[in-house]
Amino acid sequence: TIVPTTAVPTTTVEAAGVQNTTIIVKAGEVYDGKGARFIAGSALGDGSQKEGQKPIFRVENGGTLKNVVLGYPAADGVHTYGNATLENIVWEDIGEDAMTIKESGTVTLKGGSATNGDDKMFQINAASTFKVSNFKGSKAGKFIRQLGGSTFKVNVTIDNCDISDMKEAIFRTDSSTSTVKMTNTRYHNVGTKFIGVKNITESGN
Ligand code: ADA
Ligand code: CA
Ligand code: CA
Ligand code: CA
Repeated sequence: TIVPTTAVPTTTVEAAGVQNTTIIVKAGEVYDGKGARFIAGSALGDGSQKEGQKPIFRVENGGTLKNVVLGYPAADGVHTYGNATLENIVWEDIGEDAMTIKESGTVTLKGGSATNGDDKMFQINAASTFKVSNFKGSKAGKFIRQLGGSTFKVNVTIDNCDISDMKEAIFRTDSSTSTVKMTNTRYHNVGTKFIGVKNITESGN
């Protein structure tokens, strides 16, 4: 049994340890896990490559999720709907994927790390801006993947990150309008850095 590493946050009664329901961070709410670890119960998923698993956290428009650890199994990780801020999130073992942008918005991920994914780390399923900084990503297929076959526009910025051991790419898209700007980032063994991206800006890497 994995128990939370620190005090249980007070936002919900079922707010740490094994989650059999998704924790919802409502519009405008700040959810501070204070370092607690969460894992998925079987009702959410087993963290395999099976599609349709549920997230441990769902962050709604204007919500902030910070200081949480997602342990094994992490099911479908974190889903965002609209603008969302994610701060100091640690994925100890990525599930089907780590985080998915489900609805359009600006998603800002700062600090933390993710590792041990079979395929995608960050999955982008809606037109959006994804800003990731001060983040360490290792051991997955793709650091970022825009939904296969989709042609909406995604603007990705990657700053001050450390990315290593990607089987395929840092960012892969099938959309000719999506862009990436990568700055001050260290990377190693990432396959083909960018696949399908027509508009690439890089400096200080
Ligand atoms: C795959 C799958 C999509 C969706 C996505 C996800 O790309 O084809 O339908 O499930 O994964 O959000 O994980
Ligand atoms: Ca998937
Ligand atoms: Ca994994
Ligand atoms: Ca998924």
